[in-house]
Order: sequence, then C-alpha cells, then structure tokens
Amino acid sequence: MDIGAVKIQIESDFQNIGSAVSLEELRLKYLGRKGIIAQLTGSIPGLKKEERAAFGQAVNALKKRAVSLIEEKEKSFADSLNGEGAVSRPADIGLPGITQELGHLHPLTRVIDEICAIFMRIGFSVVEGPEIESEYNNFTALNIPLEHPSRDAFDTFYLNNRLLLRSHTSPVQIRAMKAHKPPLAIVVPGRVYRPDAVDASHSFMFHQIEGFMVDKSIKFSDLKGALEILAKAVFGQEIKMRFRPHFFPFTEPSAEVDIRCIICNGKGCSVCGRKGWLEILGAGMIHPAVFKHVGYDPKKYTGFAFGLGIERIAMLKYGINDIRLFFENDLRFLRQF
Ligand code: 2U9
Repeated sequence: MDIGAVKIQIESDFQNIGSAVSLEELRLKYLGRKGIIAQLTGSIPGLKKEERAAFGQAVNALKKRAVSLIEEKEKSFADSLNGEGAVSRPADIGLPGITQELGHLHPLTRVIDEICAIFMRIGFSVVEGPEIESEYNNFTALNIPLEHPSRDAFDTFYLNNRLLLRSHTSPVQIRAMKAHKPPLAIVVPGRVYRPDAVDASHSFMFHQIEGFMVDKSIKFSDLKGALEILAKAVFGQEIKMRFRPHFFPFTEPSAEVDIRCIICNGKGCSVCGRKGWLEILGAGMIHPAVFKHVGYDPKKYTGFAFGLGIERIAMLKYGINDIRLFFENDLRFLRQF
C-alpha cells in the first residue's frame, strides 16, 4: 500500500465529511482493527530491515494525523449542536416521547351536543346567534311589554340605550323567522346573561337551549310529543312528565314542564323539595303578537316553543349540587366527565 496515496486520501476523506455518521465510518476505515493503519502496521514485518524504521515512523505520523482529524471534526460537530446548528440535529428516536395530556369536552358542551342531536334526529336544525342584541329582538318582538320587570336594568345587562347582553336565546328565533318563511324547526343553544347574585344555583351567565317549530296547523300535542322524546332520551325511557299551566308573554297557552324526581322517584326528597317532581323547562304555543312582529300571518301559521337551562339539566343528570363548579375550571371536577 502506498503510504503517500493514503496520506492524500485521508485528507480528502476528512474534507468531504458531512455528518457524525460518516465520521464514525472514517474512524473505522483508518483506525479500526482491520483499518488501513492497522494493515500498514501489519505489513512492517514483511519489509526490508533498513526500510522498517522509516516506514514505521511514517505510519505513526499518519495515525496521529487521523486521530487529530477525528478530534477536530468531533469538536466542530459538538459546537454546531450547541449553537445555531442545533435545529438540524438528527432526532434521537431513543428518547422517551413528550406526553400530551388528552383533553375532553366540558360537561355543559356534552349536554348541549346531546340535546341538539336529539332534535336533529326529528328534523330540527341547530342555529346560533349573537350574544349582544337589540332591545327590540330581546324583548319587544317577543311581546314582552315595556313595564315588564325582566326589562329592568336590575334584570338585564344593558350596554347602552339600544344594546344589551341577551337574557335568553329567543332573539335568535326572531332573527330566523325574519330571514325564513315557515315551515321552520330550529334549536338554539348558547350563553345568556342576567345580573343575578352568584350562589349554588345562580350565575350571571348560563346556557340555554330554546327550540321552536312553525308551520300550518302545529298543535300543542306536537309540543308534547317533541318534549317527551327529549325527556326520555336525556333521562331514560321510564321518565314521567307533567305540564303545569303557566304564563309567559311570548307563548299562549304556556306551561312549565316537570319530570318525576329522578332521585326519589316521586316519593319526595331534598332535591325535589318534597314535591316528587323536578321542573326542567318552560314551553307553549307561540303568541300571535310574536308572529306579527316578524311578518308571519298568525291566522295561517301556528307554532310551539320551549326553553331550558343547560346547567339545570346537567346538574340533575350528573348529580351536581353547585352551578359554580361548571365555571371554576377546577380540573378535579372536570376530569370526572
Ligand atoms: C320565540 C317565541 C317563543 C321560548 C320559551 C320558555 C318557555 C322558558 C326558561 C326555561 C328555563 C328560561 O333558562 S330558563 O330560565 N324558558 O320557560 N322559553 S317558552 O319561547 C319562545 C322563544 C322564541 C320567538
């Protein structure tokens, strides 16, 4: 083997080196047990006596050069890994992965999705709308008179003379009726705002789902059928319901709807206040005055409407006794769902 050629080869090999992997290849090529330098050393005994010393010295010099080239390259790789070049470092697939915690839906989102899905199965569409509303859409169009206590500044968050934070999702139905002719069947989930003092059962912001259906000859029995489907899907097929007469300005006739207490099954307990029944929603037939506000002919069309508070349903369904738990973001609570 020509020692001069090896010398040239070693310099050009280390010039062209690209990565730590080829550095290791070169280390084996020159300094490995069967590498070029070992072969050169092994060839010494076969040389003429007078040539051996000079050849041995040349091989030693070559070995030193190979070792110092490797050290130089190792140092320059290490520098680039710690500096700007660090981003191009090959991934170490032997390292343990970075575990991403898996999130899940908030219990209120689950109840909203569940109720929307129930209504979608019977032909309703889901519609959302703005949380900042006009006084007209939130009250006037719903036949809520000027002197009604809910219009008072103690019961509604007014932003200025004209705008407010919606106190129910009903203004979305007003918008839908103004935009579309009957037949119409929609459910509207969303946040609503009322300046209530916060306690275990009240919050200044909560969630509602309201729904309504308008067409020729929609009857109270259609309302009962739809709500029975809802109650059975949410609380189980055995659930019993009752309708109590009530008053709302936007529906006539109106009713509050109860289910047989799911805790005591009607015997009376602390959850149902010894009544044996739990109020879950309000409902009724849409008032003709509401139809007039949106330009529907009340002689031609009838419709039913209902509204329910999501937090109340979620509290009953999951046995939660404090509404504040939904909004405190305490993972010990949220992880249970
Ligand atoms: C239009 C016409 C009628 C929606 C209705 C209720 C009865 C009702 C409450 C339940 C608990 C509000 O969250 S809660 O406090 N809602 O009792 N809501 S009928 O009636 C409408 C809505 C829109 C155009």
